[in-house]
Parts: sequence; C-alpha cells; structure tokens
Amino acid sequence: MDVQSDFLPGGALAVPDGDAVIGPINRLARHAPHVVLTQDWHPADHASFASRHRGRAPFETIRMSYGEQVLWPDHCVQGSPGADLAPGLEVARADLILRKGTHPGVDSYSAFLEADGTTRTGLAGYLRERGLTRLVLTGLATDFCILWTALDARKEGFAVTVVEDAVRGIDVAGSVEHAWAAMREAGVERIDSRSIEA
Ligand code: VGL
Ligand code: ZN
Repeated sequence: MDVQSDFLPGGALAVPDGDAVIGPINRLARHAPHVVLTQDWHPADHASFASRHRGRAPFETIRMSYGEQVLWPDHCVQGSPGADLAPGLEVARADLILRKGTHPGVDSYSAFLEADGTTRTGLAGYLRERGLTRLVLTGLATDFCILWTALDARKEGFAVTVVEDAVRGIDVAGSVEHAWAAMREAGVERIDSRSIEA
C-alpha cells in the first residue's frame, strides 16, 4: 500500500523509517501468488491538503461533509515525482496497480471505500472475481491506509494479515497504537514477515 516517494524519508509526508518496508515487501512479493499495489493519487487541489484551507496547518483536523478529516501537506499529486512508486520497490510482479484518492473533495485511505463511506474503488469485486480470499497487507501508513483498508477488508469478509515489520505509521496523537488495537478487535492477524517467508 502506498509505497511512494512522498511517504519516504525526505518526501512531502514522510513516514518515519518508511523506507524500511521496501526490503520485506520485495521478499514477501516473491512468494505471493498475486500482488496488488496501491498508489495515493490526488489532484493538485485535493481537499485533504491543508494548503486548500485558509488558516489551517498540516496535521490539524477539520470537519468535512463526510466527517473528521486530518489535513496533510500536499502529497502524492497525480503525475508528480512524489507520487511515484518508491525506487527500489519491485513492481514488475504486480497484477494490478490501484490508484485512490482521485476525487478532489473526498479522501481515501482505504483501498476499498472512499472516506465518504459510499464510493467504492472496485477492489472487492476485483479480488472476488479472481477468487482471492486472504489479504496480506504491507506498506504505508499503519495508522491510515493500512488501518482503513484492513477494517474494510474484514467488513467485506476477507481474511486479513498485517505484516508488522513491513508497515510503518505516521503516528498523529497515538494513532499507531489505536490502529493496532482496532485491527486486533476486527480480527486482523498480525505477524512478522520471517514467519511466512519460506
Ligand atoms: C495516507 C495520509 C494521507 C496513507 C494517504 O496512505 O496512509 N496517509 N494520504
Ligand atoms: Zn493522501
């Protein structure tokens, strides 16, 4: 999920230690029967950008029509270098690259469902049509994209495992700890990549 330059150290919305996920992800992907990559892919005027809200700063929270929204630095703008998949990420094996967050007025951490709670990305249908039932989630960020995707996947009836050494979090006000608790409660399995690398 979202292993893109803007989320790596030096990027616009750098996740601490974010580049540490690349090695484990590449190793896991070599053994995975199917690989799906996601890309956060915002228009330049995306509503999640603090720069679009007068007097607001990144990491503040505002109310949007669909609920609470954390405001972010401008990041992962469509076609910009920061939106590129990370150099070093082995992408050749991917069956699908899914882009999300493309609607100007709505954020989308989840790869299944946008933050309005109704607009679907089509991923659930894609996975079902291919007969896939078990998801192993890796990438960035634990407390946003991974969390929301894991919870939505559980609601859709998929078995979900998050690989703890192949994810890293942003951590806004304890959000990483909250994310692990919410995922555990939803029946998400948490493992270390070494336990599934044959
Ligand atoms: C994400 C914050 C803003 C993520 C995306 O992919 O976790 N986080 N946009
Ligand atoms: Zn984003």
